[in-house]
Amino acid sequence: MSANNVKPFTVFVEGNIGSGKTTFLEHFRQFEDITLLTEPVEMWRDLKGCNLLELMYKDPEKWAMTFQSYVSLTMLDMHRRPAPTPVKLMERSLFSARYCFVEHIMRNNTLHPAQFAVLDEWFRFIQHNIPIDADLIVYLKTSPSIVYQRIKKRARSEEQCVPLSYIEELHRLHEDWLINRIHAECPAPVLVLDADLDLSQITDEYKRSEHQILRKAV
Ligand code: DCP
Repeated sequence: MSANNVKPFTVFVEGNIGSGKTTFLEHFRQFEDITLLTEPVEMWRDLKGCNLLELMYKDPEKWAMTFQSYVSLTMLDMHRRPAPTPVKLMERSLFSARYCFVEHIMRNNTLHPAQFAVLDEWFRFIQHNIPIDADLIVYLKTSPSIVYQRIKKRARSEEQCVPLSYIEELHRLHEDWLINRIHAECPAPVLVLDADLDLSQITDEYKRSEHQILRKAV
């Protein structure tokens, strides 16, 4: 809750791996009255000394279920975390976890149908029983070939084995969820930004979203 007990205007920042979600959140650090919640990747890399992200990429059939169930817990924690400001900006959400990542590993049979059913039941239970506020989704839209190059360049050790085909499939799932509105519920209006632009041009593109995000803060 914000200081005057009014719910914060809640924004999810979504987009493919390497689309610049963290950079987008950093752009908003200059403004007062915004709570920024970056994705808990570091928690996924170190849960009591275990690197779940690495385990998941090395042996998805064995670890994807465990990894996605921990992602759900950490995302739910972010959704439920109170914001003492009029605006709350979050990197990703329970929705992209379910509609993009879990959807992908269900479709390519990495998950056993029973494992998928358990993750899906958790998601439905949370949706029906725990309020998840969502007022706007900023979709950082990219081309798979561009984010693939960025992922290679940033060289996060766990992601070295990621093939272009995986990035293409995640792109399609984001598009089906946020643009084509196929199969999945979209919990808020979507603002689409061109996140293919390189760092020298992207600030102007990010600025296009300031009005919609900050108007609730003034
Ligand atoms: N991941 C996953 N399942 C999820 C969420 C993320 O397998 N439900 C993986 C994909 C990436 C890593 O976690 O290897 C982080 O992915 P994100 O796209 O969420 O974060 P990035 O750091 O890539 O974002 P950006 O580069 O846009 O800032």
